[in-house]
Amino acid sequence: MRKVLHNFSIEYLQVLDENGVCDESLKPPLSDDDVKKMYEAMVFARVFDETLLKLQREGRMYTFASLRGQEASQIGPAYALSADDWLVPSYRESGANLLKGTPPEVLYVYFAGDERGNSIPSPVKHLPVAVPVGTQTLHAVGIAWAAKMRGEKSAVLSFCGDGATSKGDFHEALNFAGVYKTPNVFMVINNGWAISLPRSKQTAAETLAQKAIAYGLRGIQVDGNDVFATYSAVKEALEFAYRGVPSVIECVTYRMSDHTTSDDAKKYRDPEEVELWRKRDPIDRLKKYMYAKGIMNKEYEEKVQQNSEKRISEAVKKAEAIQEQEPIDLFKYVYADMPLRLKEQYEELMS
Ligand SMILES: Cc1ncc(C[n+]2csc(CCOP(=O)(O)OP(=O)(O)O)c2C)c(N)n1
Ligand SMILES: [Mg+2]
Repeated sequence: MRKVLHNFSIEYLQVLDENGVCDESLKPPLSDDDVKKMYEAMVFARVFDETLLKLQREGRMYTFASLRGQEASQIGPAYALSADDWLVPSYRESGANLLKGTPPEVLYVYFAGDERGNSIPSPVKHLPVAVPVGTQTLHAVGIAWAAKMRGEKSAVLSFCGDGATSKGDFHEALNFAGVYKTPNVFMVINNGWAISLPRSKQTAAETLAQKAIAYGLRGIQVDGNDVFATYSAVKEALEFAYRGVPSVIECVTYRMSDHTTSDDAKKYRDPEEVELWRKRDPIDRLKKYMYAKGIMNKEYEEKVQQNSEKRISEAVKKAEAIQEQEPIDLFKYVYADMPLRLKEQYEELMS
C-alpha cells in the first residue's frame, strides 16, 4: 500500500504591497496613532543605526551589526508584544530592543564594549544581545518553559537568522517547544545572507517556515518589509503561544548593509540585488501608505527625523559620560557567586 500521510502548505502574508497599497481585508486593527508610533519607532531604529555606524568609523565603538532594511521585521513584532512577553534578540535587533524599552544609551554602551550594556533595566523583559548564532532559540525555550510551569500568561519572541536555521540549536529548540508545548514565537529573519553565504546555499528547503512542520509547530512566511504583516503574524502567533501552540515566522527581508562593520559585502554581492531591495525599503513603503491615508505630511516627517536625532545624540552624551571601567569589573557581571577559580584570579589581581 502507498498513501499520503501528510500534505503540508505554507501560507505567505503580505498586507502592504511594495507601493504602500494596503489590502484592507487583511489590515490588523491598528489605529492611526498606532501606525504613527510604529513609523516613529522604525525611523528611530534607522537613525540609531546610522549614528552607531558613524561612531564606529570614528573609533568610538567596536563591531556593530546594522539592521538597515530590517526595520519592519523588528518593529511590527516588538509592537505586538505585551509588557509581560519576553524578547530574546540576536545581535541585529536594536530596533526591537529599543521599542521594548531598553534605553538607547544602554545599547550604545554594549556596542562600545562595556559589559554594563548587558544590564537591561527592570522591568523591561528582554535578554541582552547574544552573538553566538542560533543560541537565542534555546534561551527562548527555557524562558517559555519556566513561564508555563509558573502558570504565567507570557510568551517569548526570539530572533535568529536564516543561517541559524542550519544550527543544531534551532532544531533542538523547535523540537522541545513542540513536545512541551511552550509559549514560543520563533522569528526567523531571512535576510538573504549569512555573512557571505547566500540563502540558496543554506538549505534546499523551499521556505524556512516549513521547518516548523516537522516539529509539530505552526509555520508561516511573511513579507518582512511590511510592518503590518509582521505585526499581524506575531499578534496571531502570540495568541496561539498563550494556548501552548508555538510558531515559526519566517520574515523575508534583506540585509541592506554589510554583515557587520568588519565586513565588505561588495566583495560577494551583486549590486543589482541590493538595488532591487532598495526599492522595497520598509520605511518608504509605510510612508507611502501614510501619505495616501492623510496621516503624514512633510512637517511631521521632518519632526520625527529631528526628534530621533536629538534623542540619540542625548543618549550618546549620556553613555560617553559613564565612567570607564576598571579591569576588576571583568569579574562582576557573569556569576552571582564567583566560582573558586575566578575568586583566585580576582585575589591575585587585587594583591
Ligand atoms: C556559534 C557561532 N558560529 C559562528 C559565528 C560567526 N557568525 C556571526 S554571524 C554569522 C552568520 C549568521 O547569519 P544569519 O543567521 O543569517 O544572521 P544574520 O547575520 O544574517 O542576521 C556567523 C557565522 C557566531 N557568531 N556564532
Ligand atoms: Mg541572514
